[in-house]
Amino acid sequence: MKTVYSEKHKLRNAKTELYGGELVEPFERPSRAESILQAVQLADLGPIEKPLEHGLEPVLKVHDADFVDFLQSAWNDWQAAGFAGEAMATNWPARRMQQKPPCFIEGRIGYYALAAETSITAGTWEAALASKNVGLTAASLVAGGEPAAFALCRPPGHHAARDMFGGYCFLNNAAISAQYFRDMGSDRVAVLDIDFHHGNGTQDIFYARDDVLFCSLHGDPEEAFPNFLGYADEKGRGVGAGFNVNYPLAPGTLFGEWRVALADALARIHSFAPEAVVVSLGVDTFENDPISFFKLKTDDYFTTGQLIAGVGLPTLFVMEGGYDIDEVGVNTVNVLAGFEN
Ligand code: Q9C
Ligand code: ZN
Repeated sequence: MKTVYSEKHKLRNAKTELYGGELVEPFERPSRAESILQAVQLADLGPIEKPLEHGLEPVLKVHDADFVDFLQSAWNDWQAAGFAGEAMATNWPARRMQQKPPCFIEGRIGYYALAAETSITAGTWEAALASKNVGLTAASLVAGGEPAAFALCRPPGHHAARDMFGGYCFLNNAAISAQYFRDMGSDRVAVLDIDFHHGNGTQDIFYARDDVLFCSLHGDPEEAFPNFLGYADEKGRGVGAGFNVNYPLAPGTLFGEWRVALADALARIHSFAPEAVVVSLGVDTFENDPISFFKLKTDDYFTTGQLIAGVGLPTLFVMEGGYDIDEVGVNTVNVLAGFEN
């Protein structure tokens, strides 16, 4: 299958992530994408293409305009305020407070942030724009008749909600691409999220809709980020009731248990009969991932790809997380190679 990749991901190169009470080098760093690109080349997966410009229209179908404006100007506003470090949120519209964006950037960033670990820096917005173009370009290949395509997106997207960034995500590449399939004529689209973390942003965007089925396998929010969404009792709202399916799984989950949840999700996707599947592909389920607690092994990713291929639907793979820099490439490409096998 074809891979879509942009060098512009390198523009997202934050120096700080708030982790364990310290400012550390971000886990979500440029070398991740380089490791994945190298593995794509080594495995001879197929041609690597540059993204085409798709503009903001497809973004504004799933994100609020004021949020997009915020992201676009956040770094300039932060610098204009005279702060020395990278832009990060320190306060939020918490319980019993007004849910209203203030004027000053220090408060605005708290309004639009769902977490504090993700700092905004020079180049972040440009990289986020390139990343959604990667997703949309790969989606257009699948909409045009290719059986599958790989969007090597960086920064990732599945934590980004209609009006919130965080969890290393700014624009929700998978949601933007799923909506794009709808607008290109697919009546139903499924999103299968196999990143270790719950895809809270994607769930938020499609929660009240019956045209996009969202299924997510992830670390139990009792134990794992994003902690406040991803429980099994979140099943959708209004006409969307029954079209959101969460599989929270315990610390130490092995492939044997994980694939039972995957099989259930794939069976639901099969009966939904979508015209396209978007896979939010994170490989932070890996046993050696530095921030996660599942125990998948390198070979398991190949099997995962084979199982996903079993539903026999046009499939767009959108890169999400995976933080073991040495193995992130091989694990990712194993899913794609397994799918084609
Ligand atoms: N103790 C993605 O994989 N911090 N985002 C977790 C761990 C946030 C992950 C802290 C993790 C975000 C796309
Ligand atoms: Zn993740």
